[in-house]
Amino acid sequence: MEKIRHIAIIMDGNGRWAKSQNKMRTFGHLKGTDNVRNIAIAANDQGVEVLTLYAFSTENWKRPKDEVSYLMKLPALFFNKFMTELMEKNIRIMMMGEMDQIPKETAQVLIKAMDQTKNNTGMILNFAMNYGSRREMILAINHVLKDVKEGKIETVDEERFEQYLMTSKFPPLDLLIRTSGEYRISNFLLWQLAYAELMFVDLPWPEFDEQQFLKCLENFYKRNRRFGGI
Ligand code: V0D
Repeated sequence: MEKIRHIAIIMDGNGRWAKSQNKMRTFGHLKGTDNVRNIAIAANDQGVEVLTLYAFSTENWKRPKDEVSYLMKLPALFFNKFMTELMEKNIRIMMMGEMDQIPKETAQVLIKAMDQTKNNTGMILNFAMNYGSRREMILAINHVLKDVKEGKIETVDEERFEQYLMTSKFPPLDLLIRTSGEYRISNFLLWQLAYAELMFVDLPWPEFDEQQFLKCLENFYKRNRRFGGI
């Protein structure tokens, strides 16, 4: 039985969850931030190597200005609330996406989080920030063209191409979970999903708890046993 190494999650449904209890969308984002802590700890306890979370997409800039600026405060909030615990759990924080477009104060928090945890050897908690998968591939292609022009390479195969993606340092993606009953990929990890298991859960992200997460892992191992052979 192959161990699950890399899980990605689209944390959907925070705004809808809040609205359903007559609260502001931002209240849902706040609850969602607490849940990032819960699921990260659960994944770390299960021996997951990388947990990649879709925190902010290249499309999220189209949301109302107030909501975007609230979202940009969440990393600092997360940092202040949970950093001590993440250090104790030996969890390392990393980012993927185009950081140069993130507001300066937020970017500083992200850099601080990565820097403080850079020697941690446990699970990598990888936040996709201003990330879009098509954009990632276009950047990769342009990087390939540059290396061709400079005579560093002549051709690319799949393995070589992967080295130009933002996930190049991580194990292959095993499982994608999307919460809140939407059955789309929404420009997340298009290349990396080629052989991943897909799970769509009907609960909004703030209600997706450790127990639900463990059910997904159980489901993953059940599916894989069917093909595992030997
Ligand atoms: C909102 C639900 C944690 C989905 C989760 C700026 C959307 C809560 C972080 C975070 C967000 C990021 C980096 C870091 C520490 C924490 C976060 C954003 C949104 C986008 F180093 N939650 N979270 N970042 N949400």
